[in-house]
Amino acid sequence: MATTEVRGLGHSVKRKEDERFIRGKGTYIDDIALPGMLHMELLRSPFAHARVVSIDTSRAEALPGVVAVVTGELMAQHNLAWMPTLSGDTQAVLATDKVRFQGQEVTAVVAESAYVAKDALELIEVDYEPLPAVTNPQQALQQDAPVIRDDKEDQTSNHIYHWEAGDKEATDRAFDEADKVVALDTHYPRCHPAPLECCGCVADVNPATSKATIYMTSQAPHVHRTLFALVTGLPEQNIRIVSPDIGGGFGNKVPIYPGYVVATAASLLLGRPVKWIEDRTGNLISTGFARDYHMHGELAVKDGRIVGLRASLAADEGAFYADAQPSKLRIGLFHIVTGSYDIPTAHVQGDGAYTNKAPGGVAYRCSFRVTEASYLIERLVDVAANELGVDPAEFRVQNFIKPDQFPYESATGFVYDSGDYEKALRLALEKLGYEDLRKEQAEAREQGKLIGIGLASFTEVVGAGHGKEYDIVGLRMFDSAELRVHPTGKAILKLGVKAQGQGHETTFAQIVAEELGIPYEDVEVQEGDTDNTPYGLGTYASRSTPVAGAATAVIARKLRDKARTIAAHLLEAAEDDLEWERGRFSVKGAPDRAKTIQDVAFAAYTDLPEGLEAGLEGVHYYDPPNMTFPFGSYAVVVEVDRGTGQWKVRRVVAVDDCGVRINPMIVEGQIMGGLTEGFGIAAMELITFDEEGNCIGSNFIDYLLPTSWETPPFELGETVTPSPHHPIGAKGVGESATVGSPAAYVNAVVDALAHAGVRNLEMPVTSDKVWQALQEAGLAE
Ligand code: MCN
Ligand code: CUN
Repeated sequence: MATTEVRGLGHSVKRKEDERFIRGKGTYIDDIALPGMLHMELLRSPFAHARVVSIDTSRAEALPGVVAVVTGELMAQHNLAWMPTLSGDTQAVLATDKVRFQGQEVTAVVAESAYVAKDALELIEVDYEPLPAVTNPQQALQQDAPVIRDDKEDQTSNHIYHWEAGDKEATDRAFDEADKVVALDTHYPRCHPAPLECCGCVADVNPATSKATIYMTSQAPHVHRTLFALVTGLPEQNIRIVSPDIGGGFGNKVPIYPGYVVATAASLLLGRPVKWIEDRTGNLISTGFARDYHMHGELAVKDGRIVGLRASLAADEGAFYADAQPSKLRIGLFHIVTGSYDIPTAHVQGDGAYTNKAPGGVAYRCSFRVTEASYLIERLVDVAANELGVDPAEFRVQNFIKPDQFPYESATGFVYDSGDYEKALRLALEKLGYEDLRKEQAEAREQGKLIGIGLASFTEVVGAGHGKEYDIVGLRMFDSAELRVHPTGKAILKLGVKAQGQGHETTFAQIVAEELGIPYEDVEVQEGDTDNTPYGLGTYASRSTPVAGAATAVIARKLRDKARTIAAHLLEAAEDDLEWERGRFSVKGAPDRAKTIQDVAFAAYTDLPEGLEAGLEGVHYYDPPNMTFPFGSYAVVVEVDRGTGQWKVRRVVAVDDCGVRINPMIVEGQIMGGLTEGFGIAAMELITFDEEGNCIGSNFIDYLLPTSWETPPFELGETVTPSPHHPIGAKGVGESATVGSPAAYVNAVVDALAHAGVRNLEMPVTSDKVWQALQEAGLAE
């Protein structure tokens, strides 16, 4: 039967895109070479905070092969020294007055080769007058702190915003009536997505046509085009952003960076294409950092039930507030901090501060700060269970939102679409052999060995919009799909999102296969070229499947409706008399009288019923009615060495529920990648700064990423609770494991030491911190 070859939902077909990737035939930014192309390199500030007294570029300009040196002053002449950020702040493109973080872009050299450009950077003489640096929000908000953003007229301190959610009075009352209150202070450290490919662009402004074609590492090409139009004043139809193959993004490629803007300006001024490829250090110190949240959380417990939650946070936003958040939600979606638990009252507040550190992005598999929220609640729940002397698994089950409570409205106003948290946790515990492990842990303790078991039952909120509430710089967060079925029954699907490794070319073809019965191989998926795809907000916040995936299903269904009209004409039957079986219309009661979708596609161009518009194609813009709420339960088992503080992961069990899975293999790949990143964040990844604001973590010797050697094996499980409002019942999954797993790893290490009173360890949980805790708890060997 034709239906088995269609490979719609639920088939683990191999990724189409991998054919070119594993043969080395991908086209990444650095593969693009245009005739007459020049190369650009950026000079970055060595100081975290300093006044720029003067810049002498004469020696650099004299170097043979140098075509131009671009300063902030030159950019200012074209009104391009500053640009807007995705959160409505301004950011320096090239420094004019001050430098505000180490690594900030100061001057650019454009030359015949990248080597000459790099050599010329050393010939530029910048006279800096160093200023005191501010490296955390506590310092930044002190009365006498130096004002970092003195470029902004109304800015008299380093405070950016204050934001609150929930009901303070009701929460205070719940705390007054509680029989136990627990608290946790913790810092989610600054870390970095560090994709394989750094950022870059090739800007090609054609002096004859004024058409600007910008090939760039962009997770959101349409948004970037609109912002380019607004910043440069070029007409939007003359700007074409092409985002080719992308070597990983993880959020790093959402913001607009100065390099893109300077390269485009240089191409405009010089009339030649200009390529800028960021090096690793540039990437690590200046682009899209993540987290850096100082959090305080409290739970009020009464009779074993959590009755209230308080959270406050101080966000280190860096020197420019660039953290892409929906404009109405200044701390992102952090207020989902009540997590998987039925907590009747909550109050959340947060403050953002400028510091002399690189600005943020919507970076590192995070869905607008859900990562920090998930970490805080999953750590807090463990602290509470410990203080109460109850099992952390049972404490979770007692407090979970129950299946019959969905749709569930949280105390901070989210309406969760669907969930069955206990089922996922029970499955994880069963796979783990939880009871036996607890016994083994107790016995091991007797023998002086430390084993820890850590759990995390996260709930995420992904898939922005709906557009009424969610936007980026005012652009409402919908997404789009355009589907064209050709006469021979083969199709092209064009999307407003843009993959960076998530396998869209395969999974979105599978959605069309499911809905129209066209084999997935016959559906080509195109993304990333603004001239050739419908407008969309891009790929981040695990929104592609919830939004563009829904748009794809809806447009395929619309075409199926038209196909039915054509089939009825071909079969000389009434539409209502036709039966649809994937890929085929047949007459009820006469299954042999049938037309395949391919027959119908041909007829759409050759043999139409009277008065029907020709063709089988259309576009749909989908504005989701709600976000999707994927969830899961992760369990980690560790062994801690009492002599060194080293900890080893023995097992990781991960049960995920992302609703209906389109391609189970791709979903598992997403989860394994996320579990690896979660492990890296929990165990080793850290970008830190010394008192002068020097960035420590500017290379892969200082900034550690887990390799296959350190990465533990993963055991995966699944439950399926469809999203009731998504056309195919799918929820997003791209970030789940990075969001959910850090707390499980940390809970495991803390659990190994908890019997001696240890309640917290800060990420990254390095052996020296564990060793210190062992010493203090009297557990060291
Ligand atoms: N999928 C599925 N069934 C579901 C849900 C998803 O088969 N129920 C499939 C999707 O169709 C898609 C993939 O899984 O092929 C991820 O889908 P989704 O959850 O919709 O997430 P996005 O496609 O929007 O990807 C964004 C997400 C984010 S925000 C980051 S950050 C991240 C991540 O994806 N960056 C990645 N995963 C990454 N994976 C790779 N290889 N590289 C990155 O840069
Ligand atoms: Cu927050 S990283 Mo992903 O949303 O591109």
